[in-house]
Amino acid sequence: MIARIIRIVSKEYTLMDESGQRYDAIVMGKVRLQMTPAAGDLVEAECADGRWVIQKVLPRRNRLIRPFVANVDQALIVMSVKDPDFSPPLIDRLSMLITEAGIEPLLCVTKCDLGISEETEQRIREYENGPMRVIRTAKGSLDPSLAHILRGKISVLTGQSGAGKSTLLNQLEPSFHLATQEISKALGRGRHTTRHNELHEVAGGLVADTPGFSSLDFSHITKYELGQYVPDFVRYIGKCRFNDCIHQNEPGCAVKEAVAEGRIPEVRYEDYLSVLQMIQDRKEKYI
Ligand SMILES: Nc1nc2c(ncn2[C@@H]2O[C@H](COP(=O)(O)OP(=O)(O)OP(=O)(O)O)[C@@H](O)[C@H]2O)c(=O)[nH]1
Ligand SMILES: [Mg+2]
Ligand SMILES: [Zn+2]
Repeated sequence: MIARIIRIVSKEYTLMDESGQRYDAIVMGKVRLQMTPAAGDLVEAECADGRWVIQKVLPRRNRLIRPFVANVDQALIVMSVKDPDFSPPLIDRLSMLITEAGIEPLLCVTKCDLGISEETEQRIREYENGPMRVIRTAKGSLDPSLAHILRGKISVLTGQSGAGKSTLLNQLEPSFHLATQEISKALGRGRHTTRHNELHEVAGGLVADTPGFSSLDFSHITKYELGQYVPDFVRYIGKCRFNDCIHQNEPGCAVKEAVAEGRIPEVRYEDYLSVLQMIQDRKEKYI
């Protein structure tokens, strides 16, 4: 049969077929040597001696490393208006990495019940006016469009520890009891409530809840390609005077023109420049 891996706990795999039926399975050693199976992978499995054995991992459409999930349709960047602080640089870095992985980023602004400062409100509006879809949620009032967005898709929730990722899933699926924790503890160093990766059945879709993270890795991205992974830049890519424009100091740069004319928010461009700088510093070190 063909089924999807929805859970991996050490060497035990849980598969789900198209009708939603679940099976416990193990994987052949030779399969694991070729490619480490991820949650979200479609696999071929056979029943031998009353046990399901994964024989083959089917080709992937894409794959995220953190969390390790394959065939992802969209990634929701979960960001609270405060506790922890709203962070455009983090949203921008995450959206670049998600776009680079061939996955659509969405922004989910949580804890709107805590009150939104004028500055944060302006930043949120800039995202709402940009190409990323934005959803606002608050304790006790869940935007119904969220369930619609998740239906029939594989989604990943990502964002700082304490942003409210597990809380969102619990609200969407009241039968769920994912562990959440007091924000004071969530913000303590190295403490995360969510520990393992698994695809949960939520609102008619499959969703991976992810633990908060401490670092983001841009080491596989070159300065020439970074711009094409910024959602706000995408419509201007290829319109600069120079083919190898990195939208920094070049004349005739369509991105810089759009920033000057207010079509791309200044902060978005500054976040791009700071990641670009990071990549350039790395290049100087290693070449
Ligand atoms: N006021 C308010 N509090 C919220 C909201 N959403 C979540 N919280 C609280 O924020 C705290 C952290 O929520 P979690 O859902 O555990 O956060 P998480 O993103 O899953 O955190 P990690 O699993 O550590 O990455 C909990 O105390 C929640 O009750 C909200 O919309 N409004
Ligand atoms: Mg969590
Ligand atoms: Zn340019």
